[in-house]
Amino acid sequence: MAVLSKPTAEPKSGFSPIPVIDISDPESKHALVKACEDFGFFKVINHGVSSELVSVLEQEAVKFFSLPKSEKTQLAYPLGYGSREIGRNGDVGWVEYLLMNANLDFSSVPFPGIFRNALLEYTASVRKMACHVLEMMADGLGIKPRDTLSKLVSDSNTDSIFRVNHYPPCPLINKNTNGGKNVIGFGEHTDPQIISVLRSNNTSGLQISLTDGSWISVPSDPSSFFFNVCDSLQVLTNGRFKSVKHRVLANSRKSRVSMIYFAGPSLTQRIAPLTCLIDIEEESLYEEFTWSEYKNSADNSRLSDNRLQRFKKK
Ligand code: GA4
Repeated sequence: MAVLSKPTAEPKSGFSPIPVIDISDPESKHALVKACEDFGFFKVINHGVSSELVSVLEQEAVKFFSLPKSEKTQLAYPLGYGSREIGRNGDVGWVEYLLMNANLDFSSVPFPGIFRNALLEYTASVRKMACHVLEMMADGLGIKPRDTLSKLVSDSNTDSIFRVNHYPPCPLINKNTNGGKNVIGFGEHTDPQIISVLRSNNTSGLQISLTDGSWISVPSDPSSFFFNVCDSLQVLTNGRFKSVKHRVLANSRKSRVSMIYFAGPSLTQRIAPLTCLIDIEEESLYEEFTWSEYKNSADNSRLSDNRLQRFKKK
C-alpha cells in the first residue's frame, strides 16, 4: 500500500532558503540560533567528518539492502530491519530501513566487520559533531556552562538511535496513472529526541515544513550534514527553537539512501525548559517529563501526531 499526497511545488533551481552553517567558525553561533528559531533545520559544512568513512558506510548499507528479503528480515532487535511499516501503529511508507540502538557497540550484529567498524566510527564522529553544534548553540543562546546541552547526549550510555533508510525508485509515480501525486517515502513527523543529524546520497526527497505550513524541498548534498531540532530541544528552549516537521517523498527513478543519528538523552533525564531561557514575566510552556516517559508516549503515537501537545501547560 502506498501513501499518496497532493503534488507540491519544487523550489526554483539554484536558490534554497535553507540556512548553511560553517561550524569551523565560532561566529556562526548567531546564524545557528536564528536557523533553529526560524526553521528548526540547517545544513552544516566544514564539519570534519571523513568523507571516506561516510562512503564506506553507505556502500556497506547498499550491499545490505541488496540482499534477498529473506536474509534481511532475519535481523531482529537490537538490529531491526523494517520494510514499509514504520513504528507499531499502522504507519507505512515507500521505504525499507535498519534501526539500531547507537549506544550498543554493534558487536551483536551479523554484519561483515567492515560494516560494523564503519558504524562504530561513524556514530562516534557524528556524536562528536552533534556535541560541537550543541556547544555553539549554547554559546549563541548565552547559556553557561557551554556543555549544558551537549552533556545531555555526549555519554555513550545516552539513548541514541541510528537509522539507515533506503527509498527504492517508485514505479507508482507516473503522471498518467496517479495524476502526478507524490508517493510518501516517510510520512510527516517531528523527531522526539534532542537533535538529529542526517546525511543522504545525491537523491533528493526530503522536505521540511515552514512555519506558515508550506513544504519546501531540501536539495540533496552528500558532502554536508542536515540537522533537525527535535521535540526535546524545543522544550529545553521553552519553544524558542522549533522542532521541524519533515517528510520524504519517493523518487520515480533513483534510490535514496539516508543515514540519521538521533541524539537522545539518558532514559532518566528530566526534560524541562532551562530556567536561564525563561525570560522574566514569561512562564514555562511545558510540564516536565523524563525522556523515558516521552519515548514511551512517542512509541504509542502515530507518525504525524503532535506529541508535545500532551505536555503543554494549559
Ligand atoms: C521518528 C524519528 C525516528 O526515526 C524514530 C521513529 C520511531 C520508529 O520508527 O520506531 C517512531 C517515530 C520516530 C515517532 C513516532 C513513533 C515512533 C515511529 C512512530 C510511528 C526511530 C523515533 O525515535 O521516533
